[in-house]
Amino acid sequence: MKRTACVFVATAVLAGCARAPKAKAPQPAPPGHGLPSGAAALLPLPARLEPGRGAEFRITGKTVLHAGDPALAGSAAALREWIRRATGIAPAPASPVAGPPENAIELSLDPARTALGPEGYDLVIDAKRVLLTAAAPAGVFYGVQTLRQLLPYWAEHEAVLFAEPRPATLPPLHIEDTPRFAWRGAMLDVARHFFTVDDVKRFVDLLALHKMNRLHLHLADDQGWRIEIAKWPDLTAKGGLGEVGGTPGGFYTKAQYADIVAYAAARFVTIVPEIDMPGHTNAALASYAQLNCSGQAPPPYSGTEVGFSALCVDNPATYQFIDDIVGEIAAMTPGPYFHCGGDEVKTLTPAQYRTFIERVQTIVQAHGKQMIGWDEIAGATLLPSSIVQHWRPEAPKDTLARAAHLVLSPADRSYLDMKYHSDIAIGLTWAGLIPVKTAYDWDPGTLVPGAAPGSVLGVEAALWAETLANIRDLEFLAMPRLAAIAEVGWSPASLHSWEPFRLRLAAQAPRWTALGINFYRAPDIPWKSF
Ligand code: NGO
Repeated sequence: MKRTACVFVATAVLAGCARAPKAKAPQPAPPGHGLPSGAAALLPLPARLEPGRGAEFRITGKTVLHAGDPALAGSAAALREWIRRATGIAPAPASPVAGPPENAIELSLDPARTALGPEGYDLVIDAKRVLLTAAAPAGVFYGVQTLRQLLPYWAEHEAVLFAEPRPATLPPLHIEDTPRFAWRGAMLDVARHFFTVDDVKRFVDLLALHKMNRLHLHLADDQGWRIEIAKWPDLTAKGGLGEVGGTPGGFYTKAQYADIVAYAAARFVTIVPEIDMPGHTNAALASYAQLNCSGQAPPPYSGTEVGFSALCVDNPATYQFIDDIVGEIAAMTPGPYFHCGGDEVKTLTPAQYRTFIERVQTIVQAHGKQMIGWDEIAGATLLPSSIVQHWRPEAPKDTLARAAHLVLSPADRSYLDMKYHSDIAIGLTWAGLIPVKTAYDWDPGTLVPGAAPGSVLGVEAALWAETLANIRDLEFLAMPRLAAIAEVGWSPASLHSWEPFRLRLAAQAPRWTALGINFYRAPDIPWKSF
């Protein structure tokens, strides 16, 4: 395939090109969205996109789909299914050929395309073929998500099947896309309210659709312990029973956790398990009296206060407990991270807190994991591999700037549990109201002045569950702001612009509706109807 040197970055022509308008001025944006017709719903916005000249690619009964490498089988199967739902036609697998046949969709790996990195992809659509190439399987997966957003919205709807095949078209274009940040995450608090395995999988699906790649599970807090630990069975037998409001809680068995991990991995999402400590530990303290300095177990807790609980940090047995927990969770988590929490400890001295975090860090490292913790841990002496997750808007920026690695979850931008608007029944307000524009309009590159180049790994949206009763509430607070954070994490800063984003967001409504997502129809977004 001949690659052209002429690349449009969203609406601007960057390099001289036969197709470029005569003047070097930026290309006038097509009405509304700044993307060629047929590509108006791409979200996150690709880094580089050049509209093609020729005819569209037509998916017909003769279209074949060829995945050149067994590692791409999952992406190919998913794409075949979306095409089948979109058109009533399931493209036949093509046998390997020297060059892809015409009327073919070809997915391939080319490790020599190092500029695409581990997650980038190159997608060329013309009248004859669709060529999707990446250096690694994750890139093909993200390219397939882009193709999915180019298909009609009813590709998402399991219930719609056409009696007769209905060909669909894909617009001619060339996309060369790589993410801005390696860490594009979301946190789900399954401790304050428990979410089932199926709920978590549905959340993973939302991440994958938006090219997000980390799911941080907040697995323990004052109100509940949600992961089976063989050596400490009462953590779940007692500590997993309740949740906020006193309703029944729940927990994941090891087999269920493995199921979540595998489901996420198939969608290139890495699970980041969190056991919050030394504070936010009432569920553990209520399960085992020996974890308390007093030797007395407190009652279970179903309120929403924070800061009152802490492990007995001066008791050596506490560290045996932590070693057992970290060891079992590390063994069932293939990803490289263990999140130790570390937030909002109000009952320890600063010295006790620092010593505790440093000991936990050693334990995490001994179990082969990289420690991540909320931004209070930045005050401790951290290993070069440890990651600080910034959340407090008022956290001292000079301390944060010294962190070797940062994940940014500023509560006043990326906390999905804040209300959109004061009239909305669910959500909190302590970090302010977060309408969609506020969640979108910030730059992770400048949030922490003085941060070393490359120290910002990326962004993470946080969905705390004090006010979430079920998956419908979860979806309502997450969407559309999750999509906003996804674009902040993926798309280049130079293309960041609220107005075109707002219109691309509006174009998601039919797809999200077909997916059955209970999204907030923010009044400032001109949501598209069918
Ligand atoms: C804070 C607190 C959580 C709350 C959340 C609610 C952090 C890191 N600790 O964020 O316990 O659930 O706010 O927005």
